[in-house]
Amino acid sequence: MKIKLSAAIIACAAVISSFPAAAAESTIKLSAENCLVTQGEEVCVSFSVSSNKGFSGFSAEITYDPAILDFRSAKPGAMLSGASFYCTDTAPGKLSIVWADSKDRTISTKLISIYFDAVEDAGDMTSPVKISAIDMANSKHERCEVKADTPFVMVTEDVLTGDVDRNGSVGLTDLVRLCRYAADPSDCPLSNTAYANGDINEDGFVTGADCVQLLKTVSGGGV
Ligand SMILES: [Ca+2]
Ligand SMILES: [Ca+2]
Repeated sequence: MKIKLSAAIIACAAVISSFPAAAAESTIKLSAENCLVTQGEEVCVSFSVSSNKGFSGFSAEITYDPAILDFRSAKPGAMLSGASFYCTDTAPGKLSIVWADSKDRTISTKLISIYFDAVEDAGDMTSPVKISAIDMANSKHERCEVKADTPFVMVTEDVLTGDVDRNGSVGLTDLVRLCRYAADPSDCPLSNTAYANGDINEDGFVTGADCVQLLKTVSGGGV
Protein backbone atom coordinates (compact mmCIF):
# COMPACT_ATOMS: atom_id res chain seq x y z
CA MET A 1 0.00 0.00 0.00
CA LYS A 2 1.48 3.32 -1.03
CA ILE A 3 1.01 6.09 1.46
CA LYS A 4 2.80 8.93 -0.18
CA LEU A 5 5.12 9.17 -3.11
CA SER A 6 6.59 11.90 -5.21
CA ALA A 7 9.50 12.37 -7.55
CA ALA A 8 11.14 14.59 -4.93
CA ILE A 9 10.96 11.81 -2.37
CA ILE A 10 12.50 9.31 -4.73
CA ALA A 11 15.29 11.81 -5.24
CA CYS A 12 15.77 12.08 -1.47
CA ALA A 13 15.99 8.31 -1.19
CA ALA A 14 18.60 8.28 -3.91
CA VAL A 15 20.61 10.90 -2.03
CA ILE A 16 20.51 8.86 1.18
CA SER A 17 21.67 5.72 -0.56
CA SER A 18 24.61 7.63 -1.99
CA PHE A 19 25.85 8.90 1.41
CA PRO A 20 29.36 7.68 2.20
CA ALA A 21 29.77 5.29 5.10
CA ALA A 22 31.68 7.77 7.28
CA ALA A 23 32.66 6.91 10.81
CA ALA A 24 29.74 7.34 13.16
CA GLU A 25 30.07 10.03 15.82
CA SER A 26 27.75 8.23 18.20
CA THR A 27 25.28 5.40 18.25
CA ILE A 28 21.60 6.22 17.90
CA LYS A 29 19.29 3.86 19.75
CA LEU A 30 15.78 3.07 18.53
CA SER A 31 13.60 1.78 21.34
CA ALA A 32 10.24 0.05 21.08
CA GLU A 33 7.87 -1.69 23.47
CA ASN A 34 6.08 -5.01 23.08
CA CYS A 35 2.39 -4.79 22.27
CA LEU A 36 -0.49 -6.96 23.45
CA VAL A 37 -3.54 -6.88 21.19
CA THR A 38 -6.76 -8.80 20.77
CA GLN A 39 -7.28 -10.39 17.37
CA GLY A 40 -9.21 -8.18 14.98
CA GLU A 41 -8.00 -4.99 16.63
CA GLU A 42 -5.54 -2.41 15.38
CA VAL A 43 -2.11 -2.24 16.96
CA CYS A 44 0.46 0.55 16.72
CA VAL A 45 4.16 -0.30 16.90
CA SER A 46 6.26 2.80 17.56
CA PHE A 47 10.00 3.28 17.47
CA SER A 48 11.45 6.16 19.49
CA VAL A 49 14.86 7.64 18.87
CA SER A 50 17.41 8.36 21.59
CA SER A 51 19.06 11.73 21.96
CA ASN A 52 21.35 12.44 19.03
CA LYS A 53 23.28 15.15 17.24
CA GLY A 54 20.77 15.46 14.45
CA PHE A 55 19.84 13.62 11.31
CA SER A 56 18.32 14.68 8.03
CA GLY A 57 17.21 11.36 6.65
CA PHE A 58 16.67 7.70 7.32
CA SER A 59 15.70 4.67 5.33
CA ALA A 60 14.57 1.43 6.92
CA GLU A 61 13.43 -2.04 5.99
CA ILE A 62 11.01 -3.56 8.47
CA THR A 63 9.88 -7.18 8.53
CA TYR A 64 6.94 -8.87 10.27
CA ASP A 65 4.83 -12.01 9.91
CA PRO A 66 1.99 -11.26 7.44
CA ALA A 67 0.07 -14.27 8.77
CA ILE A 68 -0.23 -12.46 12.10
CA LEU A 69 -0.19 -8.79 11.18
CA ASP A 70 -1.84 -6.98 8.27
CA PHE A 71 -0.08 -3.70 7.47
CA ARG A 72 -2.39 -0.67 7.44
CA SER A 73 -0.33 2.51 7.48
CA ALA A 74 2.75 4.25 8.80
CA LYS A 75 3.59 7.81 9.69
CA PRO A 76 6.64 9.68 10.97
CA GLY A 77 6.72 11.11 14.49
CA ALA A 78 5.08 14.50 15.01
CA MET A 79 8.45 16.23 15.27
CA LEU A 80 9.42 14.91 11.83
CA SER A 81 6.38 16.37 10.08
CA GLY A 82 6.66 18.65 7.10
CA ALA A 83 9.32 16.58 5.34
CA SER A 84 9.29 13.87 2.70
CA PHE A 85 8.01 10.51 3.86
CA TYR A 86 7.45 7.34 1.90
CA CYS A 87 6.34 3.90 3.03
CA THR A 88 5.35 0.91 0.96
CA ASP A 89 4.92 -2.81 1.54
CA THR A 90 7.42 -4.12 -0.97
CA ALA A 91 6.56 -7.77 -0.34
CA PRO A 92 4.39 -9.73 2.09
CA GLY A 93 5.81 -9.04 5.54
CA LYS A 94 8.26 -6.40 4.38
CA LEU A 95 8.04 -2.59 4.53
CA SER A 96 10.34 -0.03 3.00
CA ILE A 97 10.40 3.39 4.67
CA VAL A 98 12.21 6.60 3.74
CA TRP A 99 12.14 9.99 5.46
CA ALA A 100 14.26 12.96 4.43
CA ASP A 101 14.53 16.67 5.09
CA SER A 102 16.79 19.45 3.84
CA LYS A 103 18.34 20.08 7.27
CA ASP A 104 19.14 18.17 10.44
CA ARG A 105 16.54 17.52 13.08
CA THR A 106 17.40 16.60 16.63
CA ILE A 107 14.60 14.82 18.42
CA SER A 108 14.32 12.29 21.23
CA THR A 109 10.72 11.27 20.66
CA LYS A 110 8.85 9.01 18.25
CA LEU A 111 10.67 8.36 15.02
CA ILE A 112 7.90 6.38 13.36
CA SER A 113 4.61 4.68 14.12
CA ILE A 114 3.41 1.65 12.15
CA TYR A 115 -0.19 0.48 12.28
CA PHE A 116 -1.28 -3.12 11.76
CA ASP A 117 -4.48 -5.10 12.10
CA ALA A 118 -4.07 -8.28 14.13
CA VAL A 119 -5.49 -10.96 11.84
CA GLU A 120 -8.74 -12.35 13.10
CA ASP A 121 -7.95 -16.05 12.91
CA ALA A 122 -4.46 -15.78 14.40
CA GLY A 123 -5.11 -17.44 17.74
CA ASP A 124 -2.24 -17.17 20.18
CA MET A 125 0.72 -15.98 18.19
CA THR A 126 3.60 -13.56 18.49
CA SER A 127 5.24 -11.57 15.75
CA PRO A 128 8.51 -9.68 16.00
CA VAL A 129 8.49 -6.36 14.15
CA LYS A 130 12.13 -6.22 13.20
CA ILE A 131 14.14 -3.43 11.63
CA SER A 132 16.21 -5.63 9.36
CA ALA A 133 18.14 -2.71 7.88
CA ILE A 134 18.38 0.99 8.60
CA ASP A 135 20.46 3.94 7.47
CA MET A 136 20.45 7.32 9.18
CA ALA A 137 22.47 10.25 7.94
CA ASN A 138 22.98 13.90 8.76
CA SER A 139 23.26 16.94 6.53
CA LYS A 140 27.04 16.45 6.29
CA HIS A 141 26.29 13.20 4.49
CA GLU A 142 27.68 11.24 7.43
CA ARG A 143 25.95 8.00 8.32
CA CYS A 144 24.96 7.43 11.93
CA GLU A 145 25.39 4.10 13.67
CA VAL A 146 21.98 2.78 14.72
CA LYS A 147 20.91 0.02 17.08
CA ALA A 148 17.22 -0.87 17.14
CA ASP A 149 15.01 -2.84 19.52
CA THR A 150 12.85 -5.65 18.11
CA PRO A 151 9.41 -5.39 19.69
CA PHE A 152 6.99 -8.31 19.72
CA VAL A 153 3.28 -8.06 19.00
CA MET A 154 1.33 -10.67 20.96
CA VAL A 155 -2.06 -11.46 19.45
CA THR A 156 -4.63 -12.90 21.81
CA GLU A 157 -8.14 -14.21 21.46
CA ASP A 158 -10.95 -12.39 23.26
CA VAL A 159 -9.93 -11.43 26.78
CA LEU A 160 -11.90 -12.63 29.82
CA THR A 161 -10.22 -10.93 32.74
CA GLY A 162 -9.17 -13.46 35.38
CA ASP A 163 -9.72 -16.57 33.24
CA VAL A 164 -6.08 -17.67 33.32
CA ASP A 165 -6.79 -21.34 32.57
CA ARG A 166 -9.22 -20.32 29.80
CA ASN A 167 -12.10 -22.58 30.74
CA GLY A 168 -14.65 -19.79 30.32
CA SER A 169 -15.09 -18.85 33.96
CA VAL A 170 -13.08 -17.26 36.76
CA GLY A 171 -12.32 -19.25 39.89
CA LEU A 172 -9.79 -20.78 42.24
CA THR A 173 -7.91 -22.70 39.55
CA ASP A 174 -7.21 -19.41 37.78
CA LEU A 175 -5.85 -17.92 40.99
CA VAL A 176 -3.55 -20.88 41.58
CA ARG A 177 -2.24 -20.74 38.03
CA LEU A 178 -1.70 -17.00 38.22
CA CYS A 179 0.19 -17.24 41.51
CA ARG A 180 2.39 -20.03 40.13
CA TYR A 181 3.25 -17.90 37.09
CA ALA A 182 3.95 -14.80 39.21
CA ALA A 183 6.28 -16.83 41.44
CA ASP A 184 8.12 -18.53 38.57
CA PRO A 185 7.03 -18.03 34.92
CA SER A 186 8.97 -21.10 33.82
CA ASP A 187 7.00 -23.23 36.27
CA CYS A 188 3.67 -22.36 34.66
CA PRO A 189 4.01 -20.78 31.20
CA LEU A 190 1.00 -18.81 29.95
CA SER A 191 -0.25 -18.42 26.39
CA ASN A 192 -0.73 -14.89 25.08
CA THR A 193 -4.44 -15.00 25.84
CA ALA A 194 -3.92 -16.48 29.30
CA TYR A 195 -1.34 -13.78 29.99
CA ALA A 196 -3.76 -11.06 28.90
CA ASN A 197 -6.49 -12.61 31.06
CA GLY A 198 -4.12 -12.69 34.01
CA ASP A 199 -3.14 -9.03 33.76
CA ILE A 200 -5.96 -8.06 36.10
CA ASN A 201 -4.82 -4.49 36.70
CA GLU A 202 -4.09 -4.00 32.99
CA ASP A 203 -0.58 -2.63 33.42
CA GLY A 204 0.83 -4.92 30.73
CA PHE A 205 2.56 -7.33 33.13
CA VAL A 206 1.53 -10.32 35.22
CA THR A 207 2.83 -9.84 38.77
CA GLY A 208 1.93 -10.49 42.38
CA ALA A 209 -0.29 -7.39 42.27
CA ASP A 210 -2.56 -9.22 39.81
CA CYS A 211 -2.71 -12.20 42.18
CA VAL A 212 -3.88 -9.93 44.99
CA GLN A 213 -6.62 -8.46 42.81
CA LEU A 214 -7.75 -11.86 41.53
CA LEU A 215 -7.80 -13.15 45.11
CA LYS A 216 -10.34 -10.44 45.94
CA THR A 217 -12.46 -11.46 42.96
CA VAL A 218 -12.38 -15.17 43.79
CA SER A 219 -13.19 -14.44 47.44
CA GLY A 220 -16.19 -12.40 46.34
CA GLY A 221 -14.67 -9.03 47.08
CA GLY A 222 -14.65 -7.88 43.48
CA VAL A 223 -11.71 -6.59 41.48
CA1 LIG B 1 -10.91 -20.12 34.48
CA1 LIG C 1 -0.72 -6.61 35.84
